Amino acid sequence: MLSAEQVQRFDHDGFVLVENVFSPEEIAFLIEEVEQGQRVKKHAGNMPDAAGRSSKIALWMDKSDDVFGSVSASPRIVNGARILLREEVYHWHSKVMLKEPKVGGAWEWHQDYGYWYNDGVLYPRMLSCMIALDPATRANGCLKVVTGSHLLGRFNHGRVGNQAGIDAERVQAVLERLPVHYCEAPAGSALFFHANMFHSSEANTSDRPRRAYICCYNALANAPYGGKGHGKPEPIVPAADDAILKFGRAAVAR
Ligand SMILES: O=C(O)CCC(=O)C(=O)O
Repeated sequence: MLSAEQVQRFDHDGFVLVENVFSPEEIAFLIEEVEQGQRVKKHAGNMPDAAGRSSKIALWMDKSDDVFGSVSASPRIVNGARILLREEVYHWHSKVMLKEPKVGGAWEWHQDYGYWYNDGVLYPRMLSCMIALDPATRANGCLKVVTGSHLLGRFNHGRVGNQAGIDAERVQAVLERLPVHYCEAPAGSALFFHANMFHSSEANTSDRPRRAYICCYNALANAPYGGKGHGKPEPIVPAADDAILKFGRAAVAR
């Protein structure tokens, strides 16, 4: 459950970090699945940045019946999304973001709704929850957000190098007016952030990986027109609280 103060912080800043949402044992199972499982391998692609580095993203839209699905459907996350959006939500997509030591690249400034608008979603009643699998630090390229930028509305997104992003002139104008926050976070924490939040991240210059699992949700009453978009607009069946441990132990036993 989020406190009233955390909800207020999300409304005001566009993001809120909640620590200790997942235990070290649960995070160890998730990392095991990232490293050994088939799902990340099957969905992984490279995202090059302007400096020639590259980070990896593995994205899926189905409700996976595995340790990842147990997180995306966990009441710890889904109830947070419901409380922050004040309405019922459905699973949009989930993704593992991998920044390998020294070579993991940057993400340009963007808003997630800048992309999702093109899927026919009419309102930005959407959010993401980034779960830190490794401690996220400035050195390993933690997420960077612009506090309060979720209230600016949607910006047009075009090509910025190899990525889709907000043009440099507008980014500059925003950065002159609003503060940037580096979302350093311990493993097991959950960072909820609004779909209109300006965010980016720098390259991983450290000798440690920065891996994160991001679950994204849309309001059930905000399903895109024309049958487009990600996921299926249907209520989420809550995962049992011990589902991550059960899936994790079963995978290790195989
Ligand atoms: O993993 C990162 O550093 C960036 C993630 C991101 O920008 C996104 O998921 O929209």
